[in-house]
Parts: sequence; C-alpha cells; structure tokens
Amino acid sequence: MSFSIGIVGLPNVGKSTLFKALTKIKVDIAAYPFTTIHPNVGVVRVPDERLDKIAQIFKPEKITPTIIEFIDLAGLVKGAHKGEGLGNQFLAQIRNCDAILEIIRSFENPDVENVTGKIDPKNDIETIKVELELKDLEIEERNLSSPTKLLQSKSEGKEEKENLLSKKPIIYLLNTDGKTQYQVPKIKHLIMNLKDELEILELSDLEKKELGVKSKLDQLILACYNILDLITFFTVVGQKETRAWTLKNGQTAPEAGGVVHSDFQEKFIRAEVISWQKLVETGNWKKARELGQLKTVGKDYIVRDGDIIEFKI
Ligand SMILES: Nc1nc2c(ncn2[C@@H]2O[C@H](COP(=O)(O)OP(=O)(O)OP(=O)(O)O)[C@@H](O)[C@H]2O)c(=O)[nH]1
Ligand SMILES: [Mg+2]
Repeated sequence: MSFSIGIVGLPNVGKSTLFKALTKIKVDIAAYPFTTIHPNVGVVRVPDERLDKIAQIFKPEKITPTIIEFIDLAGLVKGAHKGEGLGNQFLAQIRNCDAILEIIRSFENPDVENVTGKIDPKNDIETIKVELELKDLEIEERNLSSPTKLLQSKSEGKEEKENLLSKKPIIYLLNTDGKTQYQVPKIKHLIMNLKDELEILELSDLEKKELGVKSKLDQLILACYNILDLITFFTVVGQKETRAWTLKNGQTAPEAGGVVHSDFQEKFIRAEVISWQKLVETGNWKKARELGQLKTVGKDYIVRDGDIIEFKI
C-alpha cells in the first residue's frame, strides 16, 4: 500500500526543484513556465529512527523503510478548471493523489518568470483554492444534470465527497530565498529554500557542519506522512529483514496483515505485538517473550504507531 502526494502550485514556483531534491530523479527544471507537462512520479523513503533502533537488535541483512510517492505536476494557473494553461489534464492528476503539497513562490528572481507578476503568497494560495473549488463544483453540477452518472459513480463506490479536490489534505510550503519580503499567510505552513536544498544534497556531512546548514527535507516528508493520517508498524524476519510498513490510523491487525501479504488478512488468526520502545528497552525478542512483554492480540486489535507485529496464520 503506498500513498501519494501531488506537488501543486503555479508555474515556476519550484515544484520540480523540490521533486528532484526528494527523489534524486533528474527532471526538467527551467526558468520558463510550464516546464513540466507530464507528471514525474518518484518514491521517497520515510525517515524513521525507530526502524534503525530495532535493526540494531536483529542486525538484519536488509532494512526496508516505508515509502510515500511524490508526483511532480504541471503548473496550475487561474482558469485551469476551464482548461487554461495545462488545466484539465492537470486537475485530473490531482484527483488521483491522496494529499496535496502546495508550493508557493516567495523568492525574487528576474530571470525566473513570475506568471502573476509579483510575490504574493496569500493571493497565490487563494488562486489555487478557487481553481480546485470551481473544478469540484463543475463536476458536481455535471453529476446533478446526469442522474446516470451519479448512479454510476455511487455504484462504483466513488463517493464524490471523498474525491473532491478541495477536500484533500493539504500542506503549504513557502519556497523562500530568505530575502524577499512577503506577507505571511494566516495559514499553517512550512518555509524552505528549495534551491538551497538541492545544493545541500551535494555537501558532505562535514561541509554541512562547517557551513551550519541543515536540510529540512526529512521534516517535510514526515509532515506529508502525518497529514495522511498514517501510522507505521514493523515486522522482523529473524536476521533477514527488519521492515517498516504504512497503515491508515485506526486499521486492525488483520488489515495490517493484508499490507504485508495479500493472504494474511483472510488467514489471520492472531498476532504477537510489542511496542518498539519496549523491545529496544529489553533488547532481545526472546527475553521480551519470557518477560511476557509480547501481547497476543486478535482480529479486533487496532494497530498502534510503532507496534512490532508477528502475524500468526
Ligand atoms: N532563486 C530561486 N530560484 C528557484 C528556487 N526554486 C526554484 N528556482 C528556479 O525557478 C525555476 C523554476 O523551477 P522549477 O522547479 O522548474 O519550477 P516548477 O514549479 O516545476 O515549474 P513548472 O514545471 O514550469 O510549473 C528554475 O530556474 C529554478 O532554478 C528558489 O528557491 N530560489
Ligand atoms: Mg516543473
């Protein structure tokens, strides 16, 4: 199971720059608008110190983190819902994402065309919000005027509300150069310098220390993970593999089994569970069992963030 984050924003705001920093995939980055036409898709590991600590106990051959997918989309402009710019195609791509990461330009650079003419985060946020809402409205109207369409989408289990663009979880990221003055939007947001992030990637740990620079990419990845309301559980296969998996908050032990192996959900009988802290404290699986720290759980057990699970099928 993997979840996806769509990188959204006006043209030339740094979407592909961020995508490259996150995924290390070489993509087109240029000073003209609409550089990205077809979406770029990449997978990013979710940083997790707990996984490393568990692995220190088992010293496995393989340590597998969990992932989220990032999709670098084409720039969106005013009127996109009516097909302006790369409009409609773009909006359909957002629909397939689980959450939106919106990049807002807060850097000045005369060489990089600014399609709105000035730095105005508040206004840019509004422009995108309106486009998403207008597109939703258009689809709702189309459904209302066509009862067959409405029935069809209901029978396919596509409850329209869930799929509304304007209802998707969203994270705002101001791409700033640290110099440009702008009005801070009254919305929770992250601030990063995406161009610097690309450069930081090239530095050694020592260079980073000497220059006193620190990447914020991990922080951003975790923010994306959290906004999706996801939790992580772990599995251990002896000295072979220690692995992290993603689950929706509130899901049960059999559902977690289904993530590990398609068979496991149906065949689930029970599971043994221990929190990662407990195991790291005790330092040994066998000892944890002897001390009665492994809890046997049934089908109704709601998995908790940080659980280490052994499935019994
Ligand atoms: N000064 C400065 N330039 C940046 C920053 N981020 C991106 N740029 C530059 O802005 C231009 C556009 O960056 P992209 O990452 O291609 O922007 P985009 O949002 O993907 O653009 P489209 O695909 O055209 O919508 C490039 O020339 C980047 O080098 C930044 O933080 N500061
Ligand atoms: Mg781009």
